Amino acid sequence: MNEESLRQALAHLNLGAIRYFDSVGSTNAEALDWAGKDAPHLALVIADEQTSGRGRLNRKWFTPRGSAIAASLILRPGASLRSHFSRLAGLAALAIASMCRELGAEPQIKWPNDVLINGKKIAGVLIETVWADEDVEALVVGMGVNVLREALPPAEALLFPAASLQDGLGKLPPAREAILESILRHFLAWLPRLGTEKFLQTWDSLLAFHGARVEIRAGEEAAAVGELLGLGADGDLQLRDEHDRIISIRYGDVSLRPAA
Ligand code: BT5
Repeated sequence: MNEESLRQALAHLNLGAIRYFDSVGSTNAEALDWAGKDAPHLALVIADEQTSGRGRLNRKWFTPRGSAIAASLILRPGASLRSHFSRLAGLAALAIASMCRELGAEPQIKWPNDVLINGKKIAGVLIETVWADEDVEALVVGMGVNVLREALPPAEALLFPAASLQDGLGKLPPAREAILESILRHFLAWLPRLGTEKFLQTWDSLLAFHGARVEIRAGEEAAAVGELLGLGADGDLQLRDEHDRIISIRYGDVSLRPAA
């Protein structure tokens, strides 16, 4: 991947602008900074390597050179997006999952923000916000995808089993430019349909652990345990607890795992 080939592959998508780095701390940090200045809607920051890539809750995200996608898309939300902020991580996960399907894999989405193939995490999403007083000025949609095996962090750095697209496909994936093009194409196709029932249904149909007993954690704390029923009206996750009560988990810094 280099800047020229990337620009060529993405040219037809009409993004707002593109900033490419061979190496950067975090594409989300760059994008937040740019979004606080003059970045247009659909501006993209992308890097071959991140030296301090981040996950949620100050966790680290590993992006070694030459093996992964680290990209951050800046959105300047209009009225329709404003009513559906809580669906945005789902949109990014769905776009990544759609790319995987296009390549012949069978991805699942581990609510709220991970993409799995064969039960292992191949991608994560981090949404961050630029505030102007109490108003959302811009959103940064950060997406990290493990393309080749070399992208994987050491097992001891993992909270959940990880894999790469190469593992999931059982062969070398296409060039990263083509993979990113596919993700962004799906993202942009769904973006105007974020408020539709069809979007929720498609996202729901890809959810991992449907019908299984799962545990929701907020940080280190177990927040809820129950059978995973699916998505609620605004992308919240619905569980049925042991007393047959429906629990609704709102999108946020929570994580999900199969319950013992
Ligand atoms: C995420 O956080 O999954 C969000 C990851 C978002 C990364 C993108 S890359 C472009 C943009 N720029 C950034 O700086 N970030 C975004 P979370 O659910 O908190 O998961 C973080 C956990 O995943 C870590 O604590 C590790 O256990 C694990 N992890 C780290 N690197 C990984 C990798 N490459 N593949 C799979 N798991 C990883």
